[in-house]
Amino acid sequence: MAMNPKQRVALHAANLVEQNMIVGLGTGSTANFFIEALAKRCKTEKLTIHTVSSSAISEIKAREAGLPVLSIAELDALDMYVDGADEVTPDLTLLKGRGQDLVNEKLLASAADQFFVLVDESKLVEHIGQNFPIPVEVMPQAWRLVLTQLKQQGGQGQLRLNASGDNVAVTASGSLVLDMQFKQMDSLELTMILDTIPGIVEHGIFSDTASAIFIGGESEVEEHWR
Ligand code: ABF
Repeated sequence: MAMNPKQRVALHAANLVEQNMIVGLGTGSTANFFIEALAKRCKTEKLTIHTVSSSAISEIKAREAGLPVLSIAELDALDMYVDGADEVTPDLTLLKGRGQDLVNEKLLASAADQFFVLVDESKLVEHIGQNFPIPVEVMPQAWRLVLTQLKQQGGQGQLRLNASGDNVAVTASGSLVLDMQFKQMDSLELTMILDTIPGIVEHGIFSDTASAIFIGGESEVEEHWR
């Protein structure tokens, strides 16, 4: 059966997993294909691994596929983290977090020995924030004060709503999310601002974390290593 680019890139990453590794599982449609491909490899090649998941939904998918799942709290380290992204720039800066598990995603991405990002060409951008707002996860009581500070820095944005639009979206860690847009600010400058405002739990710009980006195409996978 023909594979789409997301399936192709997911299989490519699954083939890099080795015996006894602890592998972090991302969240989203591309990560789902990775979970599927990894579970299949474990069965057919009798590969023994452990996984850890960035979200409840990926944990359910992994368990259903027969993969053993550890909790993040049990980990001292992990070998590999594999996840999708919303945007990737030429210097391998990422925008992530349109799902609502930003904190775990960044935790696993930065702790893993290797972090592989799986995308198709639609995710390649010149600068962060080109196609999507920047998710900023905030303590519930802090959102107005944080929003004011971000506006003072030239940002515009609002609280993210849940899927039905009748309430605010609440993350797995009980936080709220501000979806922010900033005009003409480079991601390094923005990261410095977002990393220092009290009340911000985490944000969607991932600088210096990706070991490699794998870009799935119609017939091949392109690798870009840091
Ligand atoms: C999550 O999956 C997010 O950080 C990112 O927003 C998204 C990418 O999803 P998909 O692979 O479905 O495009 O990890």
